[in-house]
Amino acid sequence: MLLRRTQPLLGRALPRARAWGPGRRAHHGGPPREADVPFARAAIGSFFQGAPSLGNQYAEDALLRGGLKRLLPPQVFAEVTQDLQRFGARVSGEILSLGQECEANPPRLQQFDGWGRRVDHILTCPAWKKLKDISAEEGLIAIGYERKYARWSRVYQVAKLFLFSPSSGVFLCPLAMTDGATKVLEVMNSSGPPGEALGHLTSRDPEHFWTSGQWMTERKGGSDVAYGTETVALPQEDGTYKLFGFKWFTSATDADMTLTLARIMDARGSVIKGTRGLSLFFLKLRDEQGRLNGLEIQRLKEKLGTRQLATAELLLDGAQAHLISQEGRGVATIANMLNITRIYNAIGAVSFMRRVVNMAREYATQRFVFGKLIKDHPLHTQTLAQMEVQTRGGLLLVLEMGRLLGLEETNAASAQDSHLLRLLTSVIKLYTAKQAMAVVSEGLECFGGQGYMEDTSLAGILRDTQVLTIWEGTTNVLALDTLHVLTRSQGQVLQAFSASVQEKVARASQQPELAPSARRLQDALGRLAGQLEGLQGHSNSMEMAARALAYTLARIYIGALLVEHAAWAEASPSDIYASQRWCGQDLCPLDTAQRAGCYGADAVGRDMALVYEASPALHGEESTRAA
Ligand code: MFK
Repeated sequence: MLLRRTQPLLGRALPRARAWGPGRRAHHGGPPREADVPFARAAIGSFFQGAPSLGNQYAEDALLRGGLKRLLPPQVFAEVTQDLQRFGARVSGEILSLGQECEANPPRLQQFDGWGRRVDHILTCPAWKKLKDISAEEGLIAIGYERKYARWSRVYQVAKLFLFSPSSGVFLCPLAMTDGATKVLEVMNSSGPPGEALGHLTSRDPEHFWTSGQWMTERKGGSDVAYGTETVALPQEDGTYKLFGFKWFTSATDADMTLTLARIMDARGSVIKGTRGLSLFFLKLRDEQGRLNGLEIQRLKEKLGTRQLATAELLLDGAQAHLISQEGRGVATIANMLNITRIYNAIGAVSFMRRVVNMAREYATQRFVFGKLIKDHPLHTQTLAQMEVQTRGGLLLVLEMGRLLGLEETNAASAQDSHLLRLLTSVIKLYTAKQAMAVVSEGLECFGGQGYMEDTSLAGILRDTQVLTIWEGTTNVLALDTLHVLTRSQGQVLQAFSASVQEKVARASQQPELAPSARRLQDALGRLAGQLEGLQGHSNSMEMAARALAYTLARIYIGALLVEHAAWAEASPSDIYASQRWCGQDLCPLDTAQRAGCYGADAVGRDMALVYEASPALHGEESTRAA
């Protein structure tokens, strides 16, 4: 079904039936009969709520258009906006319908053919295949690597992916890994089959286009990759390797190729433990005849959300693979991919926020309760405004990541830009995922009970959002990575962060409406630096503070981006107001928590006692030790 401006997203409003009231007599003149009451089987009531409709998702996003206009050179903006305007209609029509079909027809695993042969086919619906074709046609990966607009190509690509994501039935996930694999192969300047794959990954021809997987997680660990990876690689005489191991989560398992980690076995059958033993490999999933490359699909995962996407357990039983990193540099090499997929995670998070806010704001113009439309209830509109501010902040941050990535990939990044890109990749991933959970959940509430229903498509958005806090690194893993990046650089990364914030708020400091927000940001920067200094040398306290530290970085940086945008000559009053509202919150939760004694010397002990009070797990352990 095609959904256009005039078409409701969640169902149709029916015309009102005849009014029925206590004073009304049945038309036959006698006493009321069952057939005349409005909720009998013959007439199930006269009122049906109109469903929210989706319009052109680019035209309806004032900040996306404004942000691009401010960031891009005029000629680039003119061309890009034309494409996004067209695409904004496609995502709320054809692409949304395909995404919904994927939700209704999840992938299935056919393990055997009718004659008992093991085939391990993942059967996906035609809509899923069509989304792959559309991804190629629209250049969703190609835009980032053709670099038609040089450093601005990534900003354009981010904007287009942002529009695509919430309609795409999580096809953004395979695209994330495809882009990540492209990045790795480009950085490694790979030749042979991996080098040839690059042409497929960046193709605009659906016949030629490939998607990639990323197989990192084994049974022992999703986060601790170095400890968790047991897969071994046996060198072959022709220079390739055979991989043997078991991958516990492999997403988009219907991909054409993948990158995966393994330990190279030496002639004595030994492998090197830890990170230094891991190398990165490229492999194709199937040969020309469609037979799996030394792989068995154990089963498909049963997931809370993202059911449109095949996630499988895989046995690697002699899969032929090509080494693409230096030996022992697998983690550092796949980090290129991780950084891309983490940015995609943030694009997905903000796109879900935008979708739910757009649906909720439209719904508020037609849902009538307590004597008026819900948009005319100030508390409801205030709630929508809070969600809108979060969404705007997230959007500016993902566009900023596109800007920084584009600079890096065209050799135009300063040292400050490079430090920021590395730091903010972890920060944005963890922060926007948490924002999305809060905003999407709030968004569902805006629909009352309908928000909880599967057949309104709203419940699915919440289920699909939950994975964003988990995959590609959980909140705490990323918080520790953030801490690691800051502490390892001996102050340089913090300096880059502070300098960038100062640059962004400089213009606003001169404008009376924005100066108080600029001052609040500068004050938060000062408190952040003070707290970091105070925590130095206290490793437990540092670790406990890592999450609040990452939140602080996110809130300050997003505040600076909103204020910078609000200080732009073409900014709207709402841009100014959004920045003021953002800066009105606690911009330095690190400082707040420290003052509340959360990271003191005795905090670990008190946390343990609180969590494990009367817990058999801990008391069992203590009694075992005592025995
Ligand atoms: C729809 C399907 C849904 C299915 C459900 C989903 C379930 C979840 C699926 C998953 O499991 S997704 C995968 C989740 N796992 C992760 O995202 C990994 C999280 N762990 C990390 O991020 C660790 O920090 C990491 C594995 C990257 C590194 O840990 P290590 O082994 O302690 O290595 P180390 O020493 O930190 O880094 C090794 C090198 O890589 C260093 O370089 P040098 O050797 O030159 O010093 C690091 O600087 C570099 N490196 C690490 N992270 C980097 C990086 N470089 C650049 N950027 C980064 N982000």
